[in-house]
Amino acid sequence: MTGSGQTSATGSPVKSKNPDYKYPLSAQTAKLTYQDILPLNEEGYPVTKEFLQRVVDVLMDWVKDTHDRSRPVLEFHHPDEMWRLIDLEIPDQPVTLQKLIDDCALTLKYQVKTGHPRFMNQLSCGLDLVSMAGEWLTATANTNMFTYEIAPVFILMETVVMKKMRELIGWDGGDSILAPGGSISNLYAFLAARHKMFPQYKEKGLTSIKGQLVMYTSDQCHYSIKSCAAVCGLGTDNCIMVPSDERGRMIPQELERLVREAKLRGDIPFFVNATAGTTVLGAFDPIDQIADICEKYGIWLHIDAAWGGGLLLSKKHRHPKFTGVERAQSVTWNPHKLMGALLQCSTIHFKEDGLLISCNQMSAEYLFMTDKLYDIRYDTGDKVIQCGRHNDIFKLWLQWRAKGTEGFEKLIDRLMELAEYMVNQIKAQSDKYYLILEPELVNVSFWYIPPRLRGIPHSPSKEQDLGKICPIIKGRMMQAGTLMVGYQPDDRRPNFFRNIISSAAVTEGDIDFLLAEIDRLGNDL
Ligand code: ABU
Repeated sequence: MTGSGQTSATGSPVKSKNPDYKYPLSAQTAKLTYQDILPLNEEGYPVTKEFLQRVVDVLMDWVKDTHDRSRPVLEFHHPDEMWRLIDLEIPDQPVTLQKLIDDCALTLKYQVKTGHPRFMNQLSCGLDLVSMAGEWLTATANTNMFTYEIAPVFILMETVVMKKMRELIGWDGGDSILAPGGSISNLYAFLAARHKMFPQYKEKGLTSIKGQLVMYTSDQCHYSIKSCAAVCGLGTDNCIMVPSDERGRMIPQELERLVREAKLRGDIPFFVNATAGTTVLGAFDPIDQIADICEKYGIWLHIDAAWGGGLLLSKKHRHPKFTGVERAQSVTWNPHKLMGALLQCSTIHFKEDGLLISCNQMSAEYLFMTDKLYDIRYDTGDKVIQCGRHNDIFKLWLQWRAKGTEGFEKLIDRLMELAEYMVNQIKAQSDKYYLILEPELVNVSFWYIPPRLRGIPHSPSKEQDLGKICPIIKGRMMQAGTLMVGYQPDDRRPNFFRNIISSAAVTEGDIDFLLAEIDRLGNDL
């Protein structure tokens, strides 16, 4: 069914020139429309089945291509070209079922294959097929997670999985919820912390806080922490960026100095975010030392482990990075990152039970009636500030059943092993590659050194030259479609590559390919 997967002499996948994904429906079904399938046509099950099975054919070919290293990671087109390649207009009249199938195929043809073994561009890479099966079921069940009434099994699954995750954090009890992304999870932590310190804020608002709240996070944190300060009325100036060391870890002595300074000003330090796995360098703030400071000054400790949380599953890698995590009041942990659950799957956990509901409950009478026939504590929707909540639990529950906790531990250990392999390969090719630091996680940061810059001692001016090369190589890799690796500058250095190994599909061979391919793409620069 798929188009030809040819490979050029250089090993680069050849781009197809025609929309070569054809998924013909039978002649009589092809010309039908949505009015001929369920529910508008009550006799329409056979046509409905044929239509949906063809959609599954499209999806299965995508799954196959995603795992085929001779197929490209992407077929890149600039937006003005993409506008011409796909008809995206909304018609006045229904299009045929065949046209809908073709639309599905064409959409995937131009979509980046984020599950391809050579896609190492984001923190979320890979395509866990059991989790994907879960997402298919979730889409088919199409329910909302606000009440037990309409999602009984999914709500119980959420209870079980969240309890398991809290146990892995090291808590007995507590409360958790799935949220739409790590940023919103961090926001929930902020809201609960403020509610704990100023319970009257919910009813009385700003006037209930007699002073300026300040929060702390490292200068390497995820930007969502600063965003909390903007959204929640502190202002970003009151989100204090604590300096980090050369490895990107918060310096606890600096945190304490800044807390003391704020107290002397009469401000109210109330929230510290420690990052467990920073986005760019994968650094871990020293949780235990930060917890000492938080306890000393009565400050809420939140751990943003959206990225690094998966290491909690590994006996080998959990310590010392997560030592002291159980001392935190809240933890963000995104299974859609290191654990490979399908997007999106984000969790926020609290040591204290009852805070979430107390902080966020609005008791909407049309959803959260108190005289229902079942135990209304399972109507978890009233714990959150959103109303509708997507079902993000089933894909994680199914994936965890498939792997068992041991399977997850193996996955995490394997990803760390591959990162170590990449570090060793970079060191072994030190003429061509410069390792920026020894990673704590699966973020491998490096520069490519083209022949003209080899043998020249490393210096700030050489870094500037190396930084200029990164976007050119990235552009070439996207045009070639062979690989995707991210680059960015940080506050200490110009552009550098950040490779992420968070996909179970990656092998040592893919790391070798990556290094050889960057050399092929960049050696004339
Ligand atoms: N939430 C941060 C994700 C950024 C990245 O994938 O690189």
